[in-house]
Parts: sequence; structure tokens; C-alpha cells
Amino acid sequence: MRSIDANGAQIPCLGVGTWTLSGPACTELVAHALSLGYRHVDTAVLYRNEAEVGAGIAASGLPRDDLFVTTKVWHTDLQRDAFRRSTEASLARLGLDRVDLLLIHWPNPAVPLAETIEALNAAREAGLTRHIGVSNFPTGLLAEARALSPAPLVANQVEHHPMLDQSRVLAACRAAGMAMISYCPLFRGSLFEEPAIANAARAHGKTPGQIVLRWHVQQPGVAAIPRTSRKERLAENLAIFDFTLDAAEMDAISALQSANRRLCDFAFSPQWDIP
Ligand code: 1BO
Repeated sequence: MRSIDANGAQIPCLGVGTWTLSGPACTELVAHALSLGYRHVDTAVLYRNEAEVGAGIAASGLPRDDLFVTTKVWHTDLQRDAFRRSTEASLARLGLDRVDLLLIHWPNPAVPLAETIEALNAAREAGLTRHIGVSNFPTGLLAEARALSPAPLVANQVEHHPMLDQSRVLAACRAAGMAMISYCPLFRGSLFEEPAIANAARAHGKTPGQIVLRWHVQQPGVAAIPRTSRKERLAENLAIFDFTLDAAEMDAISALQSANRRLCDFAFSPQWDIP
């Protein structure tokens, strides 16, 4: 599978999202994904499944260096000491010495960004993670974070799908040599009837979900981490590297982004970019 070279990190362009997965089903799903060829696994403290994700990784028997594992520190733990404790607890639950990518999961204006970025860099220097980055950072905050960070940020993980215009964030990531990692990449399936997607699916003999994932990974610098609780979907989601969407198909799907529908928006959200 193609990897994105993001400021020195090699990030497989398709990963396994695990938000909402739990228990033995989560472990089995992660292990199955790895047996199919996935090498990028995404979790977070917030998801409360790091132990199950770690068990799935262990069950795969794959060499650690073949995997790209991400976890995230939630916005309640962005002070220096809390950040370190959160990261160490994540590693203990995952059963790993380090992750490949550690992200600030969500910004928190009540904690100085300089303090959190220092803690993020300290985690990297202590060997708890190979690479660092952010999640849910709009462009202004991303610029601040980059300016504060001695080590390069390699990714910004954001909600991104054909129903939400993230072109400003994507342009900022590209200009900084960073990857943009799309969560909720399939808009929870609620866009499969859109003609631009359904027509491309018919033309290529693929499912609408495969068309949307192909749209993600065909954009330079974009990786996607679809979540599914169904094992058969893992194979389906992986079968997107044997066809190409042409420019007209890409544009027709991108045009849907003017709808600007965001799934993950909360009282504590930052001011999102307006396209
Ligand atoms: C609020 C969680 C967003 C996806 O990680």
C-alpha cells in the first residue's frame, strides 16, 4: 500500500479506524485487518479501546516495525504532567513501548498551546512516540502549533469526507509537508446515493464506499481511516488500489463538499475554517 511521506513519517494512506469499537470484537477486527494487509491502526484514549487494539496487534504476530500505530491525548489532559501520564497509560494499555504517531486529539484554549506542544515534543524526545501531530486543528491553530514545535508535526487528523470542505486545512497541511488524515471518511455511509458517487461506482464496478475511499487516497497528502464493525467491510475497503477515478469523477465528488455538513461538532469545538 502507498505511504504518504509526511515530514519524514511514512504513513500508510489507508488505516483502520477504531472509534466506537470495543471488547473482543475490537480485538478480532484489528487482528483480522492486519491479516488482510492493513498496517496503520488508529486509536485514542477517548475511544476506551487501546487495550483491545493492543491485543489485536499482539495477536497479529506482525513485527512491530511493520506497523504504524496512532493514539491521541484527549483535551482534558493537555497540561504538561497530565499529558505525560496520559501517554504512558496509553502505551501500557496498548502493550507497546512507543507509538508511531501521538496526536493532540482536540485543542483546549484553557491550556496554553505552548505547554502542550512542549509536552508533545517531550514525549517524542523520551521515545514514547516516533512522530507527533495534531487533530481537529483549524488552520490558525495549526500555524501556531507548528511555530511552537521544534520537531515537525507530521499530520493533522480531521473530519473529512465529500460532504465537508476541508480545502483550507488540506492546503495548510500540504504547505507544511504534513499529511491530512480523514476521519469519518465515509460520512457514516449517508452519501452513497449521491449521483456523483453512485455513477462512479457503476462505471468502475465498485461499491460507493470504495469510490469515496478512492477519492480520499487519490488526493496527494490525504490518508483515510474508515471504521467498520464488519469484518467483510475491511476487505472491501482495502480493494481500492486497482482503479483510478478520472479528473471529472474526482471533481464531481469534490463538488459535493459545498454542502459543508460536519458530523463531529461540539460546544468545545474550535472556530472551524470557513471555506
Ligand atoms: C470526538 C472524536 C473525534 C474523532 O477522533
